[in-house]
Amino acid sequence: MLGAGVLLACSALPTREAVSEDPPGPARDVMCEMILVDGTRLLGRVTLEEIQLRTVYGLLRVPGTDVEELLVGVHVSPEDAARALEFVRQMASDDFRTREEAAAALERLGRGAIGALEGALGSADPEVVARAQQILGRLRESLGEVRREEEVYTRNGRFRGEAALGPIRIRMDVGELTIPPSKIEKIMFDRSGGRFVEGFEDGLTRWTETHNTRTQWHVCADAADGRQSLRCGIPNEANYDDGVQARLEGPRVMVGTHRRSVIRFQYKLFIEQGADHCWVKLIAEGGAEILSQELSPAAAWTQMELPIPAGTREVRPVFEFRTDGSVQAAGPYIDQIEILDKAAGQ
Ligand SMILES: [Ca+2]
Ligand SMILES: [Ca+2]
Repeated sequence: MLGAGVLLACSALPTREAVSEDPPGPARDVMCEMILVDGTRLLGRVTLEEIQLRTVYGLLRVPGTDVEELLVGVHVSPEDAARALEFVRQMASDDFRTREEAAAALERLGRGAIGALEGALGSADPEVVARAQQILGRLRESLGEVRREEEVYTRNGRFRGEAALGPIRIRMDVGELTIPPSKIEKIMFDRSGGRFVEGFEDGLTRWTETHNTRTQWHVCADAADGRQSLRCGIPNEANYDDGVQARLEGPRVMVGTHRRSVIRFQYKLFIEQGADHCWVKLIAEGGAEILSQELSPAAAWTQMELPIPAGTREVRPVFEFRTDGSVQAAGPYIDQIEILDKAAGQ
């Protein structure tokens, strides 16, 4: 093994070359949602290479595996750039009709014409400058604020700069497409690996809780896993109120239409059976309730696993507790919620 010594000597260095020569493996092949500038949404898998981001502080090399969200700035294809420059040149034509047609063509080019139009503002021909100003004004109105640079979100923060992006291939259930960056608005990557876990060890930071009495969803020390779980009741008292309506809504979890996903959790339930009720629900994108299951009383920690309806793209887990006007108990306890892909063998 001639190269072994060299390899060892270099192993502490972040050698970008060695990383980029790796064949795309399953670890880098990530589920994502790609939103195009025309509003099209594509759900599939993308292998994102390192992003070299030219920031005001210098070149930043962001590993593709770290990217959680990529907002693509204005990218113009070489053909559109050449056409835009030609139309700008034609705006200085002696022929009025040519000037009119060139201006209309630039407006139709939209985002792709912005760079050439900004260049035209420096023209010596006052009519060219006036037309360019008009078109830019109309484009800003119709396109809103156009992002000039890339924005990259990772768990280490948000970075802004210009990236030299190539076409990005997305593999979907129905086939694959290679999309040029000029057509991409943003890509959101699912870095959970299709797995969501909540054991309430850090409290309710990712959840939204609403209640109408003293009874509320809160973290308690009686845990199925770790040190803490979630309970709905009066904090520090062993019962709940009458007329409770308490709801806890979790964060958005991407599940992917191609997956065989389930939600699974541990629970205990002390209630007046038939009069007080606790449900687990799943809310899909847009607010539709796609699953609602009532929990049965359980004196010891019990696992429940429910399939997530096929074709679902994203879900929010919800727990709801409602009580009538008599008989109280300790209420529901929930711990170790998981949303995972059974097809991935988890
Ligand atoms: Ca726990
Ligand atoms: Ca009751």
